[in-house]
Amino acid sequence: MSEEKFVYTACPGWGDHDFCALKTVVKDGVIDHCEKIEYSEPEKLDGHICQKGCLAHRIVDNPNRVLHPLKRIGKRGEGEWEQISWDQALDEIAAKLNQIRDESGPQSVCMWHLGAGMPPAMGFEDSMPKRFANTFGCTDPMTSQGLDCGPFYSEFYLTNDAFLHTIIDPACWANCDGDIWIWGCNPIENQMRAAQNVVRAREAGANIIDIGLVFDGSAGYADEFYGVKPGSDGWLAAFIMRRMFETDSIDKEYVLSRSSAAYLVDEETGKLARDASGASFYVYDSDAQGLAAIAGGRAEYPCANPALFGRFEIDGKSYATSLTLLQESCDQYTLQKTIEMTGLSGDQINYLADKWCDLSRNEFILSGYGLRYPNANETCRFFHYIGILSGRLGKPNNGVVESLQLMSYPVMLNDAAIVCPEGPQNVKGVSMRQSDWFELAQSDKSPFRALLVAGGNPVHQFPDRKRWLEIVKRMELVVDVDIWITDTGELADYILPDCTPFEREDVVLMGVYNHIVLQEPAIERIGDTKDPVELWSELGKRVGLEKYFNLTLEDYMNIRFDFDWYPLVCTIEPKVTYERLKKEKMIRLNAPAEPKFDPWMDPFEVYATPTGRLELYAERLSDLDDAVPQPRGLHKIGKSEEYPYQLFTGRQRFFMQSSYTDDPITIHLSGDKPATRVNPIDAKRHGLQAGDKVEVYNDRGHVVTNLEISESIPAGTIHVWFGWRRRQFEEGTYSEMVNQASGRDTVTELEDRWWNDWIATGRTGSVLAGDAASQPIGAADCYWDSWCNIRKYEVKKEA
Ligand SMILES: Nc1nc2c(c(=O)[nH]1)N[C@H]1C(S)=C(S)[C@@H](COP(=O)(O)OP(=O)(O)OC[C@H]3O[C@@H](n4cnc5c(=O)[nH]c(N)nc54)[C@H](O)[C@@H]3O)O[C@H]1N2
Ligand SMILES: Nc1nc2c(c(=O)[nH]1)N[C@H]1C(S)=C(S)[C@@H](COP(=O)(O)OP(=O)(O)OC[C@H]3O[C@@H](n4cnc5c(=O)[nH]c(N)nc54)[C@H](O)[C@@H]3O)O[C@H]1N2
Ligand code: SF4
Ligand SMILES: [Mo]
Repeated sequence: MSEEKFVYTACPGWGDHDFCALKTVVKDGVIDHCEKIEYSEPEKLDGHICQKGCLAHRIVDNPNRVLHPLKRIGKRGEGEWEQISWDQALDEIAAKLNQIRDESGPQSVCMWHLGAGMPPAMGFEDSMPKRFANTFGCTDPMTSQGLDCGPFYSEFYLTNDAFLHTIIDPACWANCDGDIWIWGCNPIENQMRAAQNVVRAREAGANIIDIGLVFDGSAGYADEFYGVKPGSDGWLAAFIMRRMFETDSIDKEYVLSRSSAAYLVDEETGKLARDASGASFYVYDSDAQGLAAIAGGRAEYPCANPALFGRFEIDGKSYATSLTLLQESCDQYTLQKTIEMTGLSGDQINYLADKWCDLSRNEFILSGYGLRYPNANETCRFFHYIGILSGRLGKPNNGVVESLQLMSYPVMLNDAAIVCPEGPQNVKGVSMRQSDWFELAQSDKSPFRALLVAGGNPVHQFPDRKRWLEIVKRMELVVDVDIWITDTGELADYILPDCTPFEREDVVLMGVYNHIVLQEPAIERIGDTKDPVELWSELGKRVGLEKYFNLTLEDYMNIRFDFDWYPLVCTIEPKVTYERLKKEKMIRLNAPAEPKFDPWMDPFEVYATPTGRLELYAERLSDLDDAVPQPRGLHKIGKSEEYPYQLFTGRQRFFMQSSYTDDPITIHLSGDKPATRVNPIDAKRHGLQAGDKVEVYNDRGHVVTNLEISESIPAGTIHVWFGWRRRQFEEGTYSEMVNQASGRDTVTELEDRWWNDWIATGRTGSVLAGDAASQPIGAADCYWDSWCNIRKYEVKKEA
């Protein structure tokens, strides 16, 4: 009789922000299939699975998997490897690490650990390498990286916090019956949970508006599509804000209560006006016609009618309300200017603005990472501002979500104790802002001698590629931990094979619908792979850190549940323990069934700002002329007559970043080969035909593919499909051409200010010390602001 069982597994497509747990069904010791998970009530039916999840278990016996440690023979990048034992690999790596530490200090060893794509990123894949970095003393370049920055920037200047207000339960828009604005993202192809609820909303009567660049899957699903010029969204939102003031479409009660709209600004200093003690602020009492002091921390207003609008001369000083300054800043956002910047028609712009201004409608903006231009930080502020002015942040069936980090109530365990065994004050790892690290690592004076890639595929994903080639050239040791040979692995000296989530134990947190789910191995491990607990423990012991690396997986599991500071977990009865989870497999958080988690839902929240309110006037930016948002122009780095096209490396529905690019099924579904797409106008301009072999190039590099001609791509943009590995292109790769992520090129005085302001709040700015939000602080996303040209590819003849 055949035997069937199931276990839960974090989906290897996890990095798409859906964070699903799969139900993995095993028959006679072999994975049969993956299906959706069934939670306990009231989320019983909320589990889901997408096409990638269905294919996920194929990863296990994919022939490209690395099943034994590999050591490079021959030159770096030549692709010659020998299979070695774990003992040899770890002994040799440890000997080199010890030598480097003794000669030039532990900080000469760098560790790259982007957990984003590693399932489940909040588990041992994350905590174990960080524990190693913290006890060895590695340099950590993961702080202030150019990834996901905009929403955090906006949140920081509004709330003085980061990360707490970016996650949301997508069910929040399922009953929105007005408009869903898909603005700068593509949930229909990229974010299944968001998509599921967009579909529900549409069935409930919502009209779907897509504001985008290329005509993607979400545009196809939408009722209306508005194609804007790249990076111009801030201008459109700014115009909507202007129209809100013009038509008095402002929820005054909400704005007064939640925001600092009524707080006076001292026009001479550009700071919020304060009393002599410095602890209280001033508002203008409209009845008494004079200043009235209000304490910080969202105190009660001292008068019945604080003025929301106005400019006042008192004792020779000029004051204006924050809201008045915001309103005045809108003068510049004329219809004409908005037409010019966005490329939309006046009618289209008026139509969109009027929709948002109708406060009787339910409206939800879903924004995401299609706005990754260097001005994204400011663009995101505009989205929040129109959300606040309309009273829609946190109002049921309304909202603005900028990062599509899709979760129910946040779940946290005690992983900090694993990451910082001596406490956050005593970490030996040294954080560096990523842009500074790149600059140093690329220079002839680089102090860095070894690079451990514990998570992610940076050579592929953290452009540009040439920068990595230079960095790797300077390293005496490069180690990549992965399940197969990636673009990063190709340049490494050693590849240490991890096992897949189907082969190891962990806890699935994050988006598992208010549950804590135990991940158990579905099958025996294939080949000679190790899980992160074993791998980092064995390396740790060999570099003299046995004190920190003598625990078992079970010990670590017990540490994860042994804490008392997170109410949603720590108030569960009976107490959650590893023992209990092993018996029950999933445990529901102590979270309410309703309302669904919306980061803005508490109308009485006291924000971490001095006023305690959402600060519409960011006084810390006043000397940079940015206290109220400004739609910054595009940097257009490298745009010239030589490189007039915008390069767009948009995502593939069947790949998850560079993952799934090793599966013949997903490769086939993605068109068998990578392609370049241009608009017919541009094809004609260059005399190009569909099927031609073309070269897309700029001064950094090039890529060669076949050409597709498509109306879905606007003229002026060249789309090279994202995800494919370098070896899948005929020549080159798009990641040679993409702008530096978090490089000095894109960090401006605004990002530097952001960084300094963040540190000034008392945060450590160190990801390793548990300051996870520091990861994106002080950087700018810039993936799309790259410029290129196209030509027919001529095969170079041998001379
Ligand atoms: N299938 C699949 N799903 C994924 C991923 C994957 O690789 N594959 N990656 C995951 C990850 S890590 C992330 S961060 C998310 C990102 O997912 P999204 O947030 O959806 O971002 P993108 O797919 O990068 O871009 C979405 C759209 O932005 C539009 N766009 C580009 N420029 C502009 C502009 O200037 N203005 C406007 N309004 N729109 C513009 C383009 O039309 C593009 O289709 O997807 C996740 N989901
Ligand atoms: N040009 C361009 N560049 C981009 C983007 C873009 O849109 N265009 N998007 C950016 C975005 S939004 C993001 S989030 C980053 C993502 O950047 P990365 O996280 O570096 O990208 P992935 O390709 O997902 O890398 C995940 C790696 O983990 C490996 N992996 C998967 N499962 C396991 C496992 O169980 N164990 C171990 N050890 N490894 C595993 C995969 O093989 C893969 O190599 O890229 C950014 N880079
Ligand atoms: S939505 Fe993402 S996490 Fe969920 S099954 Fe699909 S690929 Fe996996
Ligand atoms: Mo991402």
